[in-house]
Amino acid sequence: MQIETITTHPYNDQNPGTSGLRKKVKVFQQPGYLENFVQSIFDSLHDFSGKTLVLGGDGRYFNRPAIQIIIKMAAANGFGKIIIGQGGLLSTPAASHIIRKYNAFGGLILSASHNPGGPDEDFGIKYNIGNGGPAPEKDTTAFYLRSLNIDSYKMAHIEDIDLDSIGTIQIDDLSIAIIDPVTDYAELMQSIFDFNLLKQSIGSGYITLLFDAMHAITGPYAKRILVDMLGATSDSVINAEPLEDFGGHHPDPNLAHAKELAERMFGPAAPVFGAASDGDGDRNMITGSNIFVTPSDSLAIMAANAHLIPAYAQELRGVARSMPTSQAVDRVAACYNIPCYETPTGWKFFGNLLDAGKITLCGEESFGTGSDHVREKDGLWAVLFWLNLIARKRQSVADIVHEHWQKFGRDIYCRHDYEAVEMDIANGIVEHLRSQLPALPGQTFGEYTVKYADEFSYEDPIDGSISSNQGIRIGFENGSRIIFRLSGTGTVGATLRIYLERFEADASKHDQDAQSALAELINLAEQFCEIKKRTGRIEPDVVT
Ligand code: G16
Repeated sequence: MQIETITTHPYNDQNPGTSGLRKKVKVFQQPGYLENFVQSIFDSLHDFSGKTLVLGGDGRYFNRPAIQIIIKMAAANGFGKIIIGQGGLLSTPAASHIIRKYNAFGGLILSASHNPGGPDEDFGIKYNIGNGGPAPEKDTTAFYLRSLNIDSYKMAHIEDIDLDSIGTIQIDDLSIAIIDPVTDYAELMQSIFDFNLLKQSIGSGYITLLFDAMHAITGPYAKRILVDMLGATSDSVINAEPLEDFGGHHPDPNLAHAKELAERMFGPAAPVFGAASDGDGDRNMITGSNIFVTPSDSLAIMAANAHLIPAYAQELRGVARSMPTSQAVDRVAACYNIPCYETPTGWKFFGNLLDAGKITLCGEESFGTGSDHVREKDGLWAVLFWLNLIARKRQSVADIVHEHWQKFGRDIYCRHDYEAVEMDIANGIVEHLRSQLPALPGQTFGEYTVKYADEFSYEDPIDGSISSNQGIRIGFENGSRIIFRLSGTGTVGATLRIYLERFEADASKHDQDAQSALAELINLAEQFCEIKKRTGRIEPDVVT
């Protein structure tokens, strides 16, 4: 195999965010841009000669050419085997599972998740380590530092690989395996959930369902598992064909973007259960007939009912949530007397806790839930968890949620996003917030007295690493919170996220609309951060 060393010049913007490097496709298409980042990753890793790399993506525009480039670079850098999903497709949780199952050294996942796709939209790449999880911060920092002074990358002279034919190709010492992207993952799901019960419940018509794959990666997975294996009707999976531009939509599973699903779930004759996943299949949105379940509530409900799921029946070791996620799961953990960890935003922070066996379930407000079965959040896993719960409890989604609130109280919650804010304005807002923190504790605003006001910093209980500046928290005496963070996944300007949360113990008030129930906190948030005043905007771009 002939290997060429190609001279390059560094780019200064390859600092990975919350989940890998995400940029516009046009940025990735600059000469050497993708190559620099991949070489920076390989240069920062050690002892992978002859080992296995897993490679696949969510099928968005630029997925295939990027895979061909990465194959040549992985070959030139000495990997012994590359496992690739057929068509270059692998959902993020499936990639995580395949890395673990086949003892791979690591994997490269090509996705910008819920961001739109197409020639003028977004692309992304992230490296996952041998435990199947996103590279921790010490690694992503090393990739970035390397990218700042890289001067060459290596490419092997091999023909483009046929990504569509399953089988193994041998080129000198390198073997390239094109595998079915779904089979291993489907088997894993079968080992976690009660597929017989699910088949009965779906087959008998007790559970009717609608799953929106949003023209993204989960289409083939949902068809195989929900339709072929569990017997759901074929029209139960909509937008099932992965498209390079996701049909021109945002593959973002929320009520605004999963429009068709939302209309049917809140319309007449709604199915019992409805769900959607995102571009790369790791997020989930859960709905029932006429009810939307917030991701924070979903995590808490899963934790409270985990004993009903075969894989978790024996033991729930502990739970974890990202800091901005509501405290609903904390109440379950306290009731069950199990540990509850609070981590910064980003799935990578759960990895050490999962590896150390400290937690079984974890989740985030950003439509992510998962368990120790892989090291990524997992959209279809969450769907199957809920289906299994409905089948076991013989209750509707609404009844399950209300019963949970009655027992634990309701953490009324919402998030307001202001997108594509000018960087200077966003930084000004953060500075303004910071400057107020020391004086806030003890001050009273209406029914809210500030208990603490700080910037979240996390010390990893396993490796002792410290991650600072992970969001501004203003907590009140009554347990309510307002949190401000700049997103680490956007590609245009800055996105300010405002997370609002208030606890309601009184069951007669559980059916309130979140925006009205949180109105006073929403006003307070504006008073603190002045986003409307400073940008002239009148409302958030997205409310979830
Ligand atoms: C990624 C991360 C999540 C995070 C989310 C939002 O999800 O994996 O841990 O919660 O981004 O991050 P931010 O608030 O910084 O935009 P995904 O699904 O986009 O990979």
